[in-house]
Amino acid sequence: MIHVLLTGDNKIFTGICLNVLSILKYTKSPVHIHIMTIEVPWHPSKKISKENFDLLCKVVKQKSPQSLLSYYDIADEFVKEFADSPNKNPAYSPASLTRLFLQRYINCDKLIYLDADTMCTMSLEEFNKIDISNAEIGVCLDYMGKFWLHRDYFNSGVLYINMKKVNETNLFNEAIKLLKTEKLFFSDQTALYKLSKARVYMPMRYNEQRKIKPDTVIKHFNKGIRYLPFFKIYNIKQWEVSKVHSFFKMHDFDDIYDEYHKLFPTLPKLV
Ligand SMILES: [Mn+2]
Repeated sequence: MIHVLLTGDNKIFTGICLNVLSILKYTKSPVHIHIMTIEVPWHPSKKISKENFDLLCKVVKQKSPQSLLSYYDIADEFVKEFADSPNKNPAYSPASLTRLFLQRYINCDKLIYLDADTMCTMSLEEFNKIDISNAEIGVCLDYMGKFWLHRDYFNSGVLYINMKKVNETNLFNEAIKLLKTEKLFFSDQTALYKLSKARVYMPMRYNEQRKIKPDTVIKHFNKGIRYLPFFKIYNIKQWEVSKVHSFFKMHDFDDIYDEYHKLFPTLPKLV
């Protein structure tokens, strides 16, 4: 069983559905997909509803009967830890911090964390090629952060987590502790960068932040810069289909977009 963690609020649920369809397209062995969500009094975003989660379950069960899904509404625990934190409103939404609670809810040997703005282009079994037995986490460099911040600054949108090791070092709980007192830019990513001691740097194919290559496993739709014909910072997500087509000229996920419309008729249409 391959364990995968996806987190977020209802706004990015479409991204989660697209991501899950991309997992099921390429990964033929059963997966256990863990979904963590929150809704907090100081932020307008809503949690992923149980109804939407059940809808996703139905689709997964139909396509991969052996696979499992779990739902964690961790709002109470989250509020307890972050209500007085200087990081309670991070650059993205508070829901971006929910993954830090993974040690408290998920019990497995190895866990693949994926941002909701990622898509698989190959089987998740490719992660078996990475040896993290002596590391806490497997990571990829951050395409922009490695120039601007530190040479080894990594992107936390894809994490390959050795649960046994992080339960020894308590990495994710220590990150929560740090964020309760110290204001950090890119809060959770920087906390994990500061606190993790044993990291394996994976090839960029596991968190491709630029163009999809033939060996890409995960494509990450994070912020990027284009210099020509003029300087532009872009932040286009996989669910913004017309921009994916016109700006990136990318058609790799067209079959998944069609499938999404068929399987999730009650969810927002992709435009
Ligand atoms: Mn991301």
